[in-house]
Amino acid sequence: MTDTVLITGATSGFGLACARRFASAGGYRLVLTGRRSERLADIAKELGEQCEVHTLTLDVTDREAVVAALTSLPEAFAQVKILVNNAGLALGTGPAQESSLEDWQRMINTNIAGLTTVTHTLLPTLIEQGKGASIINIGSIAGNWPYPGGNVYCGTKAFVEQFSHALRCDLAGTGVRVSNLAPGLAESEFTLVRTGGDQAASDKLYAGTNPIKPEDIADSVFWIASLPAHLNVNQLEIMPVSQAWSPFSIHRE
Ligand code: NDP
Ligand code: 8X3
Repeated sequence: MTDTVLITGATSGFGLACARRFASAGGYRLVLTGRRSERLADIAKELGEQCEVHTLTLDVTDREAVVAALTSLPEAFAQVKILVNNAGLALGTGPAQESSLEDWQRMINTNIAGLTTVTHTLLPTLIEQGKGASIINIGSIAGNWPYPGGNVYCGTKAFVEQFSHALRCDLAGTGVRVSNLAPGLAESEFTLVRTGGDQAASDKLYAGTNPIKPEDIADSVFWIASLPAHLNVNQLEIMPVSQAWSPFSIHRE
């Protein structure tokens, strides 16, 4: 039996690693989405040798486009059983009072509105698949632990966590599982995007940390999706060993 997996943000980082993980496992067909068409074409070429791949150039913030694309998937790819809601981003590292409202809006539109549009659109299909179907939302430690400069990004990932859990309540009895996977420091294009393309800042952040690799997260996603159908991972938080909590900061007059 071949299950269909839909991954948002499959052009880089965790999403791309997940696509490769499912492709190499065998027994899956993939729907891969992202905004960068050229990358999608390259990935389809690479993974097309291992499994059936359908790519969709899609901006998850474009609600009409998402609904139109996901409700008209080619027949062979229409029965999505595993949804990996991965597309997302952080923008900016400065304090809230110095942040751009445009950046805040883009994070909300992508990490919250985009994720909910994709989920809402695919829910009837996932429920139809029933037992063993999975929604795996990529949250973040930022949803659990605040940090300076995290402001709206932390808020969006807190949304992803609570939405995941509340969705589980509503889906009780349908067989559809919902998980919030919350990674910590992981090297991908994430910091490059967050800093507006500052490769030096990205390199500096990860230097000497032995951070999480996208393949580590892909292994976790794959594990969650392939657990026996009676098991649901509600929440999985993963940090590299090099990362830990700090003391509270105390401001003194
Ligand atoms: P990357 O920047 O490497 O990948 C992000 C992916 O999201 C890209 O494929 C990008 O594709 C896609 N994406 C971004 N915006 C949109 C959009 N509007 N529409 C469609 N696709 C979009 O970062 P990561 O792999 O690290 O990030 C993946 C997820 O993991 C995000 O949700 C992030 O918040 C989360 N995360 C990351 C951590 C980290 O430290 N790296 C830790 C915890 C969570 P394209 O540009 O082609 O559209
Ligand atoms: C990304 C992890 O700690 O940079 O979600 O917010 S962190």
